[in-house]
Amino acid sequence: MTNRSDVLVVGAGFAGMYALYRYRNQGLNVTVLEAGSDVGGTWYWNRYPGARCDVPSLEYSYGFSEALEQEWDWPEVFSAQPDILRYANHVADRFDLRRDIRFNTRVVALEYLEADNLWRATTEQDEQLEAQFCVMATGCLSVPNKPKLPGADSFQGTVLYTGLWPKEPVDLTGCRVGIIGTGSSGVQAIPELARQAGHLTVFQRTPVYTVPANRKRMRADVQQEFRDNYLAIREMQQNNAGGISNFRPVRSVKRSVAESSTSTSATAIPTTSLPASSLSAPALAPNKILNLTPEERLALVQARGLNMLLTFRDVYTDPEANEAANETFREAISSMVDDPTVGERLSPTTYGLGCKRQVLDRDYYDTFNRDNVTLVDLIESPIETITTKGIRTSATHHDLDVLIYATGFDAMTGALLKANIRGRDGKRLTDKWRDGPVAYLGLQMHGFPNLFTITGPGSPSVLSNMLVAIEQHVNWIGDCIEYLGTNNLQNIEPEPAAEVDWVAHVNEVAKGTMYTTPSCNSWYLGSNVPGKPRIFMPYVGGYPRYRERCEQVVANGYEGFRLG
Ligand code: N01
Repeated sequence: MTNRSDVLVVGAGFAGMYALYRYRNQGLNVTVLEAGSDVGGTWYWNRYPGARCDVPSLEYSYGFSEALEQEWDWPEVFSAQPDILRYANHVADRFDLRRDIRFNTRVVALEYLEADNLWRATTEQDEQLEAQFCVMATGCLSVPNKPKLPGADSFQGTVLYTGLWPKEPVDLTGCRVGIIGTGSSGVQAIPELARQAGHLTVFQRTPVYTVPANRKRMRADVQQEFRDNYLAIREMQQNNAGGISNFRPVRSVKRSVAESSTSTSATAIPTTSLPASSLSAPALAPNKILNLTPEERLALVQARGLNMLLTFRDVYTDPEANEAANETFREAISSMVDDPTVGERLSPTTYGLGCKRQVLDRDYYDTFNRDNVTLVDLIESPIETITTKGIRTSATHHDLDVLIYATGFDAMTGALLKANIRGRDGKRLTDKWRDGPVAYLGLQMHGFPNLFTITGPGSPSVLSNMLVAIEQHVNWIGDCIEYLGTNNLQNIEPEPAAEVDWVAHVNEVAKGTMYTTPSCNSWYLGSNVPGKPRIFMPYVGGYPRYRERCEQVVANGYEGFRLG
């Protein structure tokens, strides 16, 4: 039997949950299909020890409900995964979302039935569901990248992925644990794993630039001040490149100025109570690195922490300044790691700051001073094979009980391509995107009428506060569906020229940034997955510019779209 709704939403993470709430409230019949057994998306799957958000929670939270803003307590400034998942569950309960979500339901195919103007989803259980509109809320980082290493299937110990961490607690006490990968996930997990495991071996291919994360508990007065000012804060988010307000609570600024006036450090600079996240604007930084001597640079960084974004304003715009910052960073690492060889191996040399997303850590470099931690440099001694008992590199065999892959994601396009989507005339999305994603505003693709992507490629998405980007897309799509209904229109899809022009614009604004320097390889470019086209996927032109463009498109009668 086929089930029929007005809107099918695929995914019950933050995007799918808000889509359900929003579309249900505009009178539509909505069904959400979710592969997991509960809500939360990325925060449901990434339960690895140390998982934490790099955007302050008072900003990384829904803005659609004032009551929700006023009632929810965040225990820390940057929340840990369990607290964010608790929030997602609270939202699901509070707005009675679960009754329209089918859990443990993975979509294996999506097909456009042109004669009926319907999308049909087929699930793993071979059930079929249909709707006029289909909204892909499948996330940007939801398909783990599983490297094809020789012998991988032969390992007889426990295999874990940071992006698919089990729900049940994993006891690593006394275990010989190996972890492959030192991106954001690996860097967050490594210090925690080192505390739990008997011995931890870190298999590193590319060293990372990582800066200490904020560890503060949430202060009640700061949270209250946010609550008192949320209306203005949400407005500020709408006008910030990264979708972050950078709101500075008056009470806490007063306190930090008082604290800094008693500081003995010559370079002490007043800090905000909510330090900038990895998405904050470089314009906040007071200094130009090239105006300082190498000694002054290092002293400043050692006093202020490694966050070059907050310390120097020229690092991400001037290649010479960037190299000076990279050098300063390497010197700072060598001063934190006891063994000079390990310090050298941990120091990035093949790419610059700003190429990848800024990584935030807790005790990362210090972890390599522990007796129970070994760093293996895979450039010096590559993996030859996984064996039944561990990993053989060109140098030696490492015996392991547990092998953890922190090897990232098939980002931005992975989940969409995996859904086996076929549009008009049976055209496959995998064929359309063979040379990289082509979409208009990261919202829709020509040939796939009434199919929408939330935070799709070509939108600010991962370069902005995801919650802000999600709400903007969900609202835009909701308004669009309403417009179609009011005007007795049945479908919408982009004109081919509009999506080609938009992709050209996305590439144009990314040109010349640190993200796209030839030495840079990152998941933003797809270059972390063998065979994936090297294309810069998110929109780097800033959230407000993008939002205004979306608004303008609507004001001009859905310019660039074909409405039928
Ligand atoms: O993934 P990554 P991630 N052999 O792709 C290595 C978000 N996030 O999951 O660089 C050996 O960054 C790979 O090495 P290399 C955040 O947006 C946020 O860590 O390709 N190694 C790299 O070291 C982040 O940017 C938070 O040489 C292999 C690592 O695996 C994004 O998710 C926390 C390999 C992958 O790093 C992705 O982060 C966690 C192989 N065959 C994640 N294949 C926060 O909010 C890959 N690697 C803080």
